[in-house]
Amino acid sequence: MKIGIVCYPTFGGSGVVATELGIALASKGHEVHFITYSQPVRLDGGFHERIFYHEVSVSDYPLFDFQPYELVLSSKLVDVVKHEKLDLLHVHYAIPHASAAYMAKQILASQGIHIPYITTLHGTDITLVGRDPSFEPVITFAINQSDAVTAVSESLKQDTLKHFAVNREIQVIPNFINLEEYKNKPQDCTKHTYAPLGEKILIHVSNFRKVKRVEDVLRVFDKVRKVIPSKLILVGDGPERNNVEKLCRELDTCSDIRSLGKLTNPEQVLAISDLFLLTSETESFGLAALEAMAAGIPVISTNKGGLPEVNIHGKSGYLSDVGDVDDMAANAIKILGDEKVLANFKAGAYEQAKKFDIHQILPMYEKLYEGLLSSARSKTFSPAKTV
Ligand code: GMT
Repeated sequence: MKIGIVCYPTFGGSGVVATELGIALASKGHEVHFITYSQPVRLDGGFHERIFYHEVSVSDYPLFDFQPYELVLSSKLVDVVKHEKLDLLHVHYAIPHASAAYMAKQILASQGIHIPYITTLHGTDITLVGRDPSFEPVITFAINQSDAVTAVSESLKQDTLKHFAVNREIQVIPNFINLEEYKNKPQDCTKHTYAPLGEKILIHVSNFRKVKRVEDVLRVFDKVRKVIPSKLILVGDGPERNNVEKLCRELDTCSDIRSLGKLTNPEQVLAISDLFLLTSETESFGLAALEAMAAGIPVISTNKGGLPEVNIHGKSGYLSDVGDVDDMAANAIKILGDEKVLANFKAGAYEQAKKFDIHQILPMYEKLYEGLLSSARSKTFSPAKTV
């Protein structure tokens, strides 16, 4: 199949999932075309057979205070579908990708080219941004017009049905990880760099947006380190970074915290960590938690959105109410305070991650694509047309 993938090229989970999906599809023999405004970070600039990248360049004409990205993307989709002879488009994150795909589909149809598009809902496109009245009518329309819609968790599916007048089926296809990528453990000396006295290493990975409540990560860590010698590694960057730095000074924890910024391969640092903290207001899925579990790291998280579908309370980690930093710290201490308990949770986290291995999930997408293409073919060759 020739598949066009539209996504955000940044460090957000939707871009990561879209990129990993494209890489996996290409390695199974499909031809994959990424269409976005810069090279997806997880493509890592390397050479991948059967992967193509088409840059959407936005003009900076001085009349525009706001550049019309959606229009430029639609035009690019028309161009790529036509010239690369794509079979289907798969757009990740509804805003503005689903409506751009709809527009491209209509333009192509007017030229006799019929292409289905699949919209994968990821989270904030539904739970935060998409629900806003300034987006809602367009998002509802573009979801309903999609040839197939998927959501990354049951919770996100239910949120979509609750907040949007969706009149079509939504299939849940959970996010995934490639367990193979987590097999190469780094040397012990790497751990020693961050925890020279054998301290436990807690880690948080996110885009430092408000929804992540990164300040709660610091508050939990502050309570844990008073009981168990430990260090905190922060991976990622974003708008809340300054507030986090301010709080670490207030709590006087900065000397025990290392901020590593944005990393394209978090597996290396996850492999030397003992516990992952995810204190979000909500997560439709929590891909960062799954990546930690794939590295055999238990997760202390909140219990909102799709997190209970990923992190199993008492097995791969613990779940707490949003903002309950005392409970999160108590759970962290329970896990870290006893080597046997820690080993059980590490094994439990890895076992749970196996359920989301790419080899389990990729066939679901392939089946969906094949179904759409065969129904498109049967329409083209319908008996009415052949008479
Ligand atoms: O966390 C974000 O706001 C980024 C967003 C994205 O752009 O990818 O993440 C959402 O999609 C991820 C991939 O499906 C999920 O793992 C995250 O849970 C989801 N974020 C939220 O729901 C807050």
